[in-house]
Amino acid sequence: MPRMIRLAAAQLGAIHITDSRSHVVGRMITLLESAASQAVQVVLFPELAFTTFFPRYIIHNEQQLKAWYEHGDVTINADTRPLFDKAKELKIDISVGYAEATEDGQHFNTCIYFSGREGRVLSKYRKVHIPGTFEPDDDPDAVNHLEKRYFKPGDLGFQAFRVPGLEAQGPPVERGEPIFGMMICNDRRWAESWRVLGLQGVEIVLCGFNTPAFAPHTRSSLDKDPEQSERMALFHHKLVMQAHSYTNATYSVAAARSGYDDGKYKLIAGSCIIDPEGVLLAESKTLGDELVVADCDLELCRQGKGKTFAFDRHRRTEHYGRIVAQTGVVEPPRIGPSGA
Ligand code: CDV
Repeated sequence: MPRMIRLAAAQLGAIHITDSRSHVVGRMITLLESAASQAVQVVLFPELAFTTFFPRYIIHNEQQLKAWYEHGDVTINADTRPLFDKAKELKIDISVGYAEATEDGQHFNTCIYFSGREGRVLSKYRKVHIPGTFEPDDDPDAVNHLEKRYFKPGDLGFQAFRVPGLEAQGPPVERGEPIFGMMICNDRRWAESWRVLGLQGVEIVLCGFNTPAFAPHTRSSLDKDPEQSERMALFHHKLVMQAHSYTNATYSVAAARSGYDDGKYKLIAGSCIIDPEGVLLAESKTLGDELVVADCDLELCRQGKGKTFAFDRHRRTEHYGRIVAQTGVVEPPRIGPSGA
């Protein structure tokens, strides 16, 4: 019996340093309205969706830095509230990323799942794998990625959660409500993020991202040519989304911030929806604002979860100790000469 759900990735094109939150929220509402007109049930917006990707800048002034974060409840703040009000009006669920400043002064790269049908946040996730550096590169021409300066590693873990009500638009669900999980950008490159969600039976992974098209100082000094660098960035993005969807038998949705931020810093597009066999169902065609939609039958997750990746039958945890015992590499000793 199919369990159908219509999902969308809402890609957001360039956002400039001078663009107000209200302006960006207006663009997000346009995408949300388009999603509602296509009967989409859940829309994923990107990582740090409300502003330009500010961690590329070194910001010393405390007041200026403070202005990049959302303080208090993002669903009711004056600038961002219209997005959540629109989701409620349209009865559509959204997941959106933002820079969170907590009451006690901590900073996280966060996303929430907001149910428009219920008018409340069902789950919050704080990015665990924080890439980049704390200090800017010595090279004055480097494109910096200073997330380690501006965000602490998330403290909420990878918590899967059920979303009530979504099955209402399909036939009765034998196994219950869909199981979602969230991760943010760099998390998608780590098998551990996916497996922790996979071990909770996740059926839909949501992942907003900001991936520079050309960042030889942060990502790979192999790619000196901007076009080759962008090709490889897209290749690696799809490689990890497809491979980890397959090995955890889950759908996944990835939503990009893309285009030339601030007129010059190119971010890749590649917003996409992948099925549990690792097949790319739909992907963005532009660098701008764009909705990527796919109908997903959650029953398809059963194939992998029950056979090749039936974790309870095939995993051998007695051999996985290093994964949690160690962060860096410990190489094996050299084998001495034979006969020694
Ligand atoms: N926002 C990110 O987490 N970006 C990283 C870059 C720095 C490699 C990514 O994994 O796409």
